[in-house]
Amino acid sequence: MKNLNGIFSALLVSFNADGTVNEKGLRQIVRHNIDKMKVDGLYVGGSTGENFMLSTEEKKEIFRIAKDEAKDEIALIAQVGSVNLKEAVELGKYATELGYDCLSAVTPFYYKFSFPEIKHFYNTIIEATGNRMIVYSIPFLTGVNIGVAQFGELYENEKIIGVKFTAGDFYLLERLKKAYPNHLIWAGFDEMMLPAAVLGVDGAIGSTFNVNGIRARQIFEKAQAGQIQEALEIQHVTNDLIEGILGNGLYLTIKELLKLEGVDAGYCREPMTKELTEAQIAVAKELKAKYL
Ligand code: HMN
Repeated sequence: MKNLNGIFSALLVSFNADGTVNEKGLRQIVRHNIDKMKVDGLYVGGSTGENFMLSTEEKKEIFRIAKDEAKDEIALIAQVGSVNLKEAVELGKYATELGYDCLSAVTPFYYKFSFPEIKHFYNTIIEATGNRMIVYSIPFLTGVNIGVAQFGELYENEKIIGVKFTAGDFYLLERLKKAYPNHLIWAGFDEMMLPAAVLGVDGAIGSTFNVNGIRARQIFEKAQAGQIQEALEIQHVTNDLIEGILGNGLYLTIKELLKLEGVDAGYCREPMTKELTEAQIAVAKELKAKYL
């Protein structure tokens, strides 16, 4: 069973212009993360993977290709969450059979599910797959907020090992670490990695690690070693880069930065805008020259 601590890239997916998965490009992104970014693992099928716009078969294809390329070199987490619980179970079984080290599932969204319904959702996937599970909490996109006591109820299922915490609520983060010290927390906002690391998170899962993974590790490890001022300097540079990326279009700009590294990162999947304008490409080039 692989260690799940450390730096995990939320894997980007390369798409062809017609929206199909670009297998060669996807393999290159996996390799870039392993060989150049030196990540501890990959989070496959997350928001960054444009997952919620894909069919079940496409999601499976991506799980298969990522695992086939990474083999057992690093830890792999499969995000299988969906408002369609049957799909989540099917994907969870598939990823588990492929050998993914752990599953993760976004809290079911769109409808206002009750907490017992959310708990049932997780327990159903776990029972069907037997795999470990990380709750993917991203309230700013899902509208779903889970409190300290509710996490305790979820953690009654010993297969739920922690939470991917994509929120800026550091009070909740601190309360969770204090209340459940044996459960893991992965920071989900790359621009807030330092405060999360100071509060004792066990790892981080982020989109920008696909291109800025080395600095991300430095921030994380320096914070753990108590070198806060040095970590802050690196967070400042990181956030200059992230500010530039967010202002220019998040996933397309990271893809452009990968292309500038020779990685065939492809297009985004519609209804997202498929490609950058010439002006945006010029901004990406500036970011690359300045920060990478
Ligand atoms: C995923 O599910 O793909 C990632 O774990 C999501 C990750 O938390 C990213 N969040 C989103 O893209 C919504 C962050 O890395 C984020 O992109 C970054 O901090 C810039 O805001």
